[in-house]
Amino acid sequence: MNDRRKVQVIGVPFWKGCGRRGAELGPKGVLQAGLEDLVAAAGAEWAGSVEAKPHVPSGTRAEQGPIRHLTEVRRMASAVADRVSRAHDAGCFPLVVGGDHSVAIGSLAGMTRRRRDLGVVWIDAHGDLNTERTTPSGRAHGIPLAVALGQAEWKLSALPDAAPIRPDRLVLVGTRDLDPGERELIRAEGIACLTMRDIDREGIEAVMERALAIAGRGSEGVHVSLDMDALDPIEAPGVGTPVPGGLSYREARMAMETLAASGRAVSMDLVEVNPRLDPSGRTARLAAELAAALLGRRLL
Ligand code: 5AB
Ligand code: MN
Ligand code: MN
Ligand code: MN
Repeated sequence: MNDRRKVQVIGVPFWKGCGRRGAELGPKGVLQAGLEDLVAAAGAEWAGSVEAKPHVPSGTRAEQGPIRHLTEVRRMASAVADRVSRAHDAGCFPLVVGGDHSVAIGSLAGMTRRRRDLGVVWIDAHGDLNTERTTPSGRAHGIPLAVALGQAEWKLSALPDAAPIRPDRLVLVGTRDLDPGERELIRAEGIACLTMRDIDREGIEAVMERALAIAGRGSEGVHVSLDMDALDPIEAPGVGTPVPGGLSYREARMAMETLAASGRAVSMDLVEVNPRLDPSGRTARLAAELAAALLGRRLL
């Protein structure tokens, strides 16, 4: 990971982008599952854990509009972006632990401030490419990539110094649930989409090599966004929007190891863990293991 071996964890206890309480317990769940020890065991240095919380003045009313809680999502994204760019400036690898996937708007804003040509590998059952016009749910966790690409009304460039990500440096992995507007955007922008079907046919290692060739070529490093609903809900049940037919833990682990071996990853999101939906704590544990696998170079 470009020798950024010091890991700065940025916990974002935020659920308002998915509308289902419990996602705000993700950072605590993943830390309690042993993230620090797993990261150390993988051979990376722990630079500490901070929280990014939106500053919402009391009396703020829920606003009207296509995206629910938009004011709070924007404030959260701004706080995350600042934490991420500061961690980057300190020579650290920012590991953003959500919270729902709207936190990635903050990560991408914070990273593109410093690396204009960031590649992005988005590992998710979903496309997260809806706009204010196409969203079927009004939930912000379904729009982060449209915001980052400059395709939504809310643009990443509205955050200070942030730059849009390029569609030819973005790759979706593990996709199996797209809305009509998302399909349209994928087609129009020529976005690479490596679906579960591709993984079934080619195997996860070959698919990850393809993903790296797209996101890594000529880029200033790769941001890895891991939505835990990419995994099969049988193995990772603690997510708000489960979709059957996902990655096995082994495949997800192999994906992380392939990214780690490439040395191209510079930042990561670990999102959508909802400990309330998984009293066993398995999902948080698997999430911690997967983050450590991305950060490490040791295979066993
Ligand atoms: B997640 C849906 N496409 O926009 C929408 O979990 C689901 O961050 C979004 O991938 C799922 O509401 C967002 C139907
Ligand atoms: Mn998802
Ligand atoms: Mn997602
Ligand atoms: Mn979800």
